[in-house]
Amino acid sequence: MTDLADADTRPDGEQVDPTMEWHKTACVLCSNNCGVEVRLDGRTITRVRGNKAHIASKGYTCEKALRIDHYQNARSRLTSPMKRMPDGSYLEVDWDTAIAEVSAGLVGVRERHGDKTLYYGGGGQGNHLGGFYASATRAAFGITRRSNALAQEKTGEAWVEGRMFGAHTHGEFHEAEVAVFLGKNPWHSHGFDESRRVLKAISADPDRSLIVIDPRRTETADLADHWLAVKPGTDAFLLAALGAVLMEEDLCATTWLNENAVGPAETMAAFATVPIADFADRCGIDEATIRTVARRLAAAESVSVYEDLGVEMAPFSTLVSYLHRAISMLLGNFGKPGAHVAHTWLIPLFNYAASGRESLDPVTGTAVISGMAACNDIADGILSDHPDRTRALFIESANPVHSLAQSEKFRQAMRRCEFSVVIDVAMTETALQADYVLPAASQYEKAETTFFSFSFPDNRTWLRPPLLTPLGESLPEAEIHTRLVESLGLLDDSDVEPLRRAAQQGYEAFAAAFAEVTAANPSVGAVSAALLYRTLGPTLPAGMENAAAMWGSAQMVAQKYPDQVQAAGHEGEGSALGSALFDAMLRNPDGVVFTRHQHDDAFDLLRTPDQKIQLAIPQLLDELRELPNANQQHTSEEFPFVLSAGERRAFTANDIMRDPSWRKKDPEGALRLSPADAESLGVTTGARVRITTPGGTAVAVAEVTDTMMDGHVALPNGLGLSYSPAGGEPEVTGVAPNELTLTDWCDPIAKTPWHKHVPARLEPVDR
Ligand SMILES: Nc1nc2c(c(=O)[nH]1)N[C@H]1C(S)=C(S)[C@@H](COP(=O)(O)OP(=O)(O)OC[C@H]3O[C@@H](n4cnc5c(=O)[nH]c(N)nc54)[C@H](O)[C@@H]3O)O[C@H]1N2
Ligand SMILES: Nc1nc2c(c(=O)[nH]1)N[C@H]1C(S)=C(S)[C@@H](COP(=O)(O)OP(=O)(O)OC[C@H]3O[C@@H](n4cnc5c(=O)[nH]c(N)nc54)[C@H](O)[C@@H]3O)O[C@H]1N2
Ligand code: SF4
Ligand SMILES: [Mo]
Repeated sequence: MTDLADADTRPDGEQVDPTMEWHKTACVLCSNNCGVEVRLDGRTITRVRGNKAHIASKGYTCEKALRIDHYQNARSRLTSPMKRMPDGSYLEVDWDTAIAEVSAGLVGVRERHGDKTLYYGGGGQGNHLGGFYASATRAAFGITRRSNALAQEKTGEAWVEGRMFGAHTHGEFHEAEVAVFLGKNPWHSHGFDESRRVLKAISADPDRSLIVIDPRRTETADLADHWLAVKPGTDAFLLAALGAVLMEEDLCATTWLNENAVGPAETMAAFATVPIADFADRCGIDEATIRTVARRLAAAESVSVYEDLGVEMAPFSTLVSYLHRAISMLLGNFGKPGAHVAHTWLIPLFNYAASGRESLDPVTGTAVISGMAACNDIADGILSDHPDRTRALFIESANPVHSLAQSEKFRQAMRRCEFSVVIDVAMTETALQADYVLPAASQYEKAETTFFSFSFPDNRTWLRPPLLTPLGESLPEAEIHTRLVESLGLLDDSDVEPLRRAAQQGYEAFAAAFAEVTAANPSVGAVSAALLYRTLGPTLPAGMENAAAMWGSAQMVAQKYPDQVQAAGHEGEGSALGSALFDAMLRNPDGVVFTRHQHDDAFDLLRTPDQKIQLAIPQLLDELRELPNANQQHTSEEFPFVLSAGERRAFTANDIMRDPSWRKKDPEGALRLSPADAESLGVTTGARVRITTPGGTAVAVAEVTDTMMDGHVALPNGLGLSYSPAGGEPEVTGVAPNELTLTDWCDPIAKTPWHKHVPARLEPVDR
């Protein structure tokens, strides 16, 4: 029970036991970042519960939030900067040495080769402030190449959305009459607030429908009104057939389209050529079901579709991203409650400005979508002999050796680089290849937030205060980046001092001084995140210093959407409005609404000519017309199975949780396969199975389940991380999926990997 010897005394004299106090924070294990309250005993998170006052999650959590102490207190935590020695071991160095040598390393590459450093990462599921401060480092060191995990999942989608909307769109699943999950299992992967509550509500409502398109009978499929068990990799045929039924049965929202879209006739003509019966056959869904679903979609007041990895990491990925959007738009599902909408951003995660005019990667010629180099190109580029190849890597809050295709290639690429640095909380597979490893304070040891704010009409954000001080020598990224910027002499006292003094006088004086300094000195303006941290930071409540850059983001939001920020309840004009928004964020760990829109203004957020939906994408309409001749068969006698390499499950959380004991189920991350396949292989649950793909081979433990389609097998994501429970030799638990994948197995436009469709062979392993 509680130890009252630890008791604190409050100003009112009341005795409080600190271990019984609840502290507000958020779960960092998926993009939902559900608000939670935790109890602490020393540095241990002892209890976790949903925060009912939270603006978005309203008390909701899944089973994973209860386990966040395994992230905070993992034995793999880094406590000191480290430098790689020639024999591959790591030597602890002090911060001054680390900053000086990292700075010199980056400058050296720039002097020898020009702008050839690639910045990768910048944030995971719960932390985006690091990437914000990295913008200062990138500007200071002249690093323009960049990428992150979005460029192995969402760039095909971004390519399509940029062309259709000039903006990112999101469905309103809380209100949608019909919700469609396409290669998405929100029961486990979430992706919108209170996912399980919402799924159950739709499922229970006779007037609403849940449509799930997935070869596996997932937990979401179990709740569905219509579960379409599509054959793996054939979603394009299913969607093309659905669109063709809309044409044949004249179900499109023609009047709405003529007013709001460009290119409906061309798009409709392409769908009309689709051979419905043939495509039904190819995707394994009978024609009658396709017609029923098409009619249900057409009859709905509102439809929202969520595509995710099941189609983004499978054949025809970019085409699929287009086809389902075209169908939703043909039925008028934009800008009304329950349908698709564009939204504001605190800081945009995508850049659609160049959409349609993408630059090409200088080494591989791949489109650089949304400013991000394709992940599948990074290692190949570095390992090539192209004179423009990337020579150095700056990696932050990402584990690409483990999370990108073909791990071995990324490992080699890191060793080939002339310089590499990793900022992480843990000694990851990637850190183990880097020249320098810099320890970050954990997401519970600094202020944090994310820019996953996609909601409409109200868009919300929550800035979390830290629970604990940084472990050992670790530092918040804000401090690391600012020191790197300072190492170049870019922020001197003459820039900093006037702003510090102004910050003491309040936001108004600070805003005026900040505008003056950054206008007078553009090179200081370019590193403004670091400048804010050094000047406004010290005036913020203890532990919140690294939230300072959010003042800049609040200013930008207030400048761009003044009416909507005011409508959200923030007062003032100009910079005062931005400061009021920032102050509201600082004071509300339960979250704030930062913009409030009306559905009537939804089209205002489009960045297309005349703010109309660009329905026709000629290149993809060509691909649609060619689909009857396309090959859909990727298995062979040698590799007869389709492996879905990286499924989301109850206890998977990307590479965030290294300690395997956090898993309450599925400890080794089983290979799931159907009863018929298990029988023909002669294996039962618990048996060892060797899985071999064109990329590699591994042994997994089998789980026989009737949720899998024959010929389709699945391995979880986030397994195969090394960890030493007792601090000794590290042990690897489960299969690292990217030991089985290849960088060239990917979408032709976006180069997103086809991890959900890896040809594979299985063999029982005798023990
Ligand atoms: N528990 C947990 N939640 C997470 C994460 C995590 O690691 N663990 N990661 C987060 C991240 S980064 C992301 S991107 C999301 C991803 O979230 P999801 O995309 O929902 O996750 P997956 O399980 O990878 O894939 C979804 C589904 O695709 C199906 N699928 C496989 N092949 C095909 C196909 O050919 N066609 C169709 N239609 N479906 C197919 C699979 O059966 C699976 O059910 O999850 C987020 N949430
Ligand atoms: N085969 C296969 N591969 C996949 C997938 C798949 O389905 N199949 N899914 C892909 C997807 S969708 C994604 S999004 C990627 C995700 O893979 P990554 O982009 O590598 O991201 P995470 O796994 O979230 O790793 C985050 C890293 O951040 C570190 N970290 C945690 N907190 C902090 C912090 O506060 N500061 C810093 N600096 N570091 C911190 C963690 O230790 C971890 O090393 O994986 C991809 N890889
Ligand atoms: S893992 Fe679960 S509790 Fe954590 S943010 Fe995601 S949905 Fe919320
Ligand atoms: Mo992801």
